[in-house]
Amino acid sequence: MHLNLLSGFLGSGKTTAINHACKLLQMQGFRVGVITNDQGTELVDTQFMAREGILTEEVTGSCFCCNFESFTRNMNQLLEQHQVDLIFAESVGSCTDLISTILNPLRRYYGEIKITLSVFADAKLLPIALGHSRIFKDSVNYIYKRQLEEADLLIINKVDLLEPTELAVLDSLIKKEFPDKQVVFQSSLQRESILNWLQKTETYEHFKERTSLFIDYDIYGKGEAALTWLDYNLELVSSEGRAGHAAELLISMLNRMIRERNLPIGHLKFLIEGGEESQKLSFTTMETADFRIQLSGKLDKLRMLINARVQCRPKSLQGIVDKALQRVAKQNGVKIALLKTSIFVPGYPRPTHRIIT
Ligand SMILES: Nc1nc2c(ncn2[C@@H]2O[C@H](COP(=O)(O)OP(=O)(O)OP(=O)(O)O)[C@@H](O)[C@H]2O)c(=O)[nH]1
Ligand SMILES: [Mg+2]
Repeated sequence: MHLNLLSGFLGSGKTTAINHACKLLQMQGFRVGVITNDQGTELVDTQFMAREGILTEEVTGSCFCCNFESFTRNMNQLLEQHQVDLIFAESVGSCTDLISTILNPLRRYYGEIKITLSVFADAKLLPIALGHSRIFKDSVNYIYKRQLEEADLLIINKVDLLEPTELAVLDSLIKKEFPDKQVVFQSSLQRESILNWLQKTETYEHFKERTSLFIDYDIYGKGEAALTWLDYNLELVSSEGRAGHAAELLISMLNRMIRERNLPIGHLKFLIEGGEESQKLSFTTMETADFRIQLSGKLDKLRMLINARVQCRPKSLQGIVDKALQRVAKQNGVKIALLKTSIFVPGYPRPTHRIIT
């Protein structure tokens, strides 16, 4: 069994890569499973994976490191009940210190498992995070950088968005910052790129050279606490088949309102479901908010799950989302029923195990 652990900041493309990798592996006859993870409890990523026909377990309400038991329970379940050959585990995008809190404990208690840690970075955000200008606060940036440092494989993702000259500049920056790292330039939207990544994880051999991060948990905690997590599960109902239109309006309005206030978006994710169809829509600070809802026909009813991770205070984000919901309901004559809401700031990271090497 191979555990393919993914880390990297919010929105860097972990779920996209896992989804495409699973499909390629399934076509080759492999049995694959996924463990998703989030501080929240209603996850776009889990529902998206399940809708894509991928065997998915989840650790919710805390990160893998702070709920190691739940992580290993899920891992055992995938191994024993489903006899998977390979597990992809996606850790929360604001989490770091995985060598000490996940890899080392796994080696101690489950010695025989082969594990690789791929850390994803958005090719457009990375030069900003490593440079002098800043989008996120220093404490958030601290987490971002620690994540990169502990990578077995550093995956510079979304390279399809770069011009050749930008790619060349990024290449020399990476060589300077991480001279000893195994770096993979990738577009997770492209089959060849995913196959290349899988091959690199398969042949990785330097397991014994992993060194624990030196990490200041107070700064780490401060960084996590600078981000607000908002999860809304709602239903849009329209007697005139305008639910799809209302969803489109809501998504654009939220994007606009958050960006107008200059609040850095870690990730703003939506899963919309109408009848048998569903679509994941995803926005980060670096991405333009162009999108189209692809559910067919006029819809009377639509379910929407929002996972927003934004650098701001909880009250600000809640205010924006509630205002947008009210406006959409008023302008479109749709009824919006809130099925479940949760808004919080992640707590201080307290890993179950921390084994230093
Ligand atoms: N152009 C381009 N877009 C990508 C690529 N990989 C991912 N994306 C887009 O980036 C956005 C975020 O992707 P996700 O896979 O959801 O990111 P994530 O790392 O799982 O995010 P969290 O779960 O919030 O941490 C989505 O809009 C993806 O379609 C890529 O290689 N190229
Ligand atoms: Mg994800």
